[in-house]
Amino acid sequence: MRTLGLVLVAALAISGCFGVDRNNFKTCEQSGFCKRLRALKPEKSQYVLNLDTVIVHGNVLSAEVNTMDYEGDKKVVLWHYALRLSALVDGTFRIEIDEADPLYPRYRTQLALDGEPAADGLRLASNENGKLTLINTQGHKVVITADPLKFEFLNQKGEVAVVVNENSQLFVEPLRVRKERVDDEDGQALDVEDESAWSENFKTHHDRKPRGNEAVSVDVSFPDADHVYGIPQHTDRFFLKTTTDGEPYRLYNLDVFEYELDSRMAIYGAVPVMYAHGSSRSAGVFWHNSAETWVDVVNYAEGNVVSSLVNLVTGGQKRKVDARFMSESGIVDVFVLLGDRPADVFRQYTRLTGAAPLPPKFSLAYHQSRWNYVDEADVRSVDENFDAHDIPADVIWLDIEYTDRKKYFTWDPEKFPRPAEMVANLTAKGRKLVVIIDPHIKREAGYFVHEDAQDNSYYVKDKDGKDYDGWCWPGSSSYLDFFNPAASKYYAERYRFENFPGTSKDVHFWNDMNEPSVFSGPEITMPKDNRHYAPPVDGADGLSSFWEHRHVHNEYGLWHIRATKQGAMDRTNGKYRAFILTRATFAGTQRYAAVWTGDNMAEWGHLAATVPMCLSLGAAGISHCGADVGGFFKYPESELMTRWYQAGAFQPFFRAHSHIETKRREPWLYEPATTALLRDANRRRYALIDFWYTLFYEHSIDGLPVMRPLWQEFPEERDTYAIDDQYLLGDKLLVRPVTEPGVSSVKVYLPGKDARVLWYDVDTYKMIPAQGYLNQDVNIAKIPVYQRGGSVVPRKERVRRSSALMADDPYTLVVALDHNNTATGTLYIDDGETTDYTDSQYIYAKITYEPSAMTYSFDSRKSPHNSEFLSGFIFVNENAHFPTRSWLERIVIAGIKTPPKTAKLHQEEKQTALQMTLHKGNDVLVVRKPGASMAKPWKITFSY
Ligand code: NBV
Repeated sequence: MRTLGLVLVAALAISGCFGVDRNNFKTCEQSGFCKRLRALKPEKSQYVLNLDTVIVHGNVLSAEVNTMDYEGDKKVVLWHYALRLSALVDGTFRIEIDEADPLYPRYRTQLALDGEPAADGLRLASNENGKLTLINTQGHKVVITADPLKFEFLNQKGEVAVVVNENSQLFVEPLRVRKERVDDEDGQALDVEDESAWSENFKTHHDRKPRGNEAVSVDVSFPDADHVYGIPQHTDRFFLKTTTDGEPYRLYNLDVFEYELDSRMAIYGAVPVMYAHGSSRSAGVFWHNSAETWVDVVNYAEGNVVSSLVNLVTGGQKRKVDARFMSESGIVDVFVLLGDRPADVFRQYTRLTGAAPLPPKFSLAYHQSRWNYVDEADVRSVDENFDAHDIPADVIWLDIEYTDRKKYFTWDPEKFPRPAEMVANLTAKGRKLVVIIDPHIKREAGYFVHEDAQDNSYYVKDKDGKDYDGWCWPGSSSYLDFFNPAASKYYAERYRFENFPGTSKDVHFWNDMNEPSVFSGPEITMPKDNRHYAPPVDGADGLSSFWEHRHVHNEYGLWHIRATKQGAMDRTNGKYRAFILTRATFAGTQRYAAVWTGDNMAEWGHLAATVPMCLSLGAAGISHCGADVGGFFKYPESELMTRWYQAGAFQPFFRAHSHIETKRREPWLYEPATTALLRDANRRRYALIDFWYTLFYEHSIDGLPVMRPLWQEFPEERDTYAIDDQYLLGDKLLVRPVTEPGVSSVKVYLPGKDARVLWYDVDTYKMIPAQGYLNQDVNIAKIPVYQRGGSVVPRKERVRRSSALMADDPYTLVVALDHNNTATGTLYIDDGETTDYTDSQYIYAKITYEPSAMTYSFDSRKSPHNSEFLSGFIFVNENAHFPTRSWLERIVIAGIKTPPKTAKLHQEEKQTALQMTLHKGNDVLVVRKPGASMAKPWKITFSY
């Protein structure tokens, strides 16, 4: 195995040609359960609800469901299942179907939900003709047909929004005991077991399936939907395509070397939430399952789905999308999100899995990374070069080479002998350091993590119960079993300052390779028959005393980052916010970490793919998303690098990163004209840093994506549904990055024609009424960004070395008027790094503009906060305050028709007359130096 590992690593290192080796990864046909389930196409579901067993208590309906078969005319029960249907707050329902009496407990995903979902009321409204009708307190209905079992979910308007098991693909494969071989007198087997139910092979890997087959599946239909979206992570378009012509979308966290574009192959992350959208409504489902999952999609409106029954019946134009989720193990556990506006479904999902807590502000600024900055002198020189070239930057990153031979929580003694000094040098300029910590542990005698883990049985075990020994960067490696609370606690403690000398509160963490990546394992990951910790239960033994890796695979990285986050918070007793970046993702990742899209390439297609990939992750709750700016593999020439910085500057996580074997490409290494463009992109990011910070604050409260598809804000506008080369930041800025080479103009879609929405080019303040597509001229310096009429966006225009040094800088407020000459906006301010904001140390201001007055007032909403590390806080904004020294330097009002004659500032007792200048042509009025303190409310009155 060691030799194999070495060969693989060598192959990775010297590989000259680019492209994924598909042979390393399974197709559906090669995945036992996917093949088996996909072949099942029952005409009628065998699942039947036993009406005599129905109990409705609190928010839950429970009943027995049986699979039935016919022996002649006689119905016989094949298997017993337990159904629970629960009504949850905010228009969400949950269906759970487990075996009534399983041989062993079936795995239930543990960490995706942000606590127990809050219950709604549920009432049985009728029970007649084999149908039950249930209603929640908000008037959403569920109609359950007993035979065959089917669930129809109706919105408040009484329209069917979601149907479960319409296509009879509900399936729970019962656990069973392997049959003893019984031979006849001649030694011939009488009853032969299907071997594939008890083991399967992939390449040289053998998977022993001690529990046998245990797959689950369910089908979900979305009537009237134009498209479905979600189930990241894939490199495909944002909207999902019909899969009947090929592979289903696969969800299995994998380290896919040189991943390809436009693919349904699994890559690093797996978030099993899907949204449907059409002009009548949005709806969604969250398939709560952490095992390997495949998802089929049939979009009946897509040209190639000609043979569908629906099309035959309706003449072809019926809109509807069907999906089917198939997982290797677990139970059927599906949340139905009834919307019915896009923002409702997105919120319903984050209400279940949590919103990202407010990140430290520096994490929204620019990050400079490379595999690797080789030593302390290199770090110093990179840091100094940012200043020498007047380019703002907040963070320098260290990849695996900083460690003492890939032993995490240590430093290479030669290259990084004085880490504390290095960090202090960065923090003097308000900069931070991020270091990588991977989950594999070097199996080396004397390495404290290894010895402790071995002694205390903290490692994941192999199929025979021994510490699993795989191959990764350090060579022979084992993997901590974060499912074991003692192992997670131990790991969290490694992040304490005293356990990781050289670190301080300004050092943050990057958790890579946590799919987990195992060079010697099947599909470059952990064998599925490896064993994880299960909490001890009285009398549990054998198969009941551990979980197999197959049950928990997609959740492994989540447990890893949870332990990291815990440790990174605990090291300051929760005083300072911690920043974590993860590569593996699952439902709930947003509670702990930001995400990047892994090892992309310096190619135009990869630049374009960053938008749909982050849109999809954002819709799946993970707003803090970005891609390696410049591309990880290969070298970006000037134009690509420029366009990538320009795109990255408007994506939530903005980090340049590159492969160890690529040519160095820090911004100043290009010719001066390109360096100037990269500098300009960074400065644009910094000018909007408080806008980003406000967006992330609002996300932490409302759970909505920061980077939004156009249809979230314009749900009726059908032309927006397939657009995934542009997006909105909050509801205020529309961004259409240039991702094509050599273009002098790009097509931009400006939505909102019916609502008479106005857009303003942020560079010229030129007003453009919404009109659908337009051609935007783009020279190499142009980043097409538009501010929505009716909005106010805060900016800070002074150039500093880092965001921390901008804390006290004055604000410019850019007011873009709508056709009523009004606008509103928000601004969030706090210290940027501590958790004092949970103790009312912040400002959340509402800014409104009307022709008669502009006001800056402190909103007095109460906002419940539900992050795991900040739980229990209720934000009462009335008492909130923050003594910012920032002041108001300028107001720019775009789209002004009748300019006021005078402007007067009112703050506390003082009144001050203000100067204004009108820039004719673009109809821009600038109110100069109002000088108001941003720590207190103010008002500016205008007279005409
Ligand atoms: O730690 C090295 C790299 C890292 O730079 C990259 O960002 C990760 O996605 N890591 C993967 C391991 C190996 C890459 C070939």
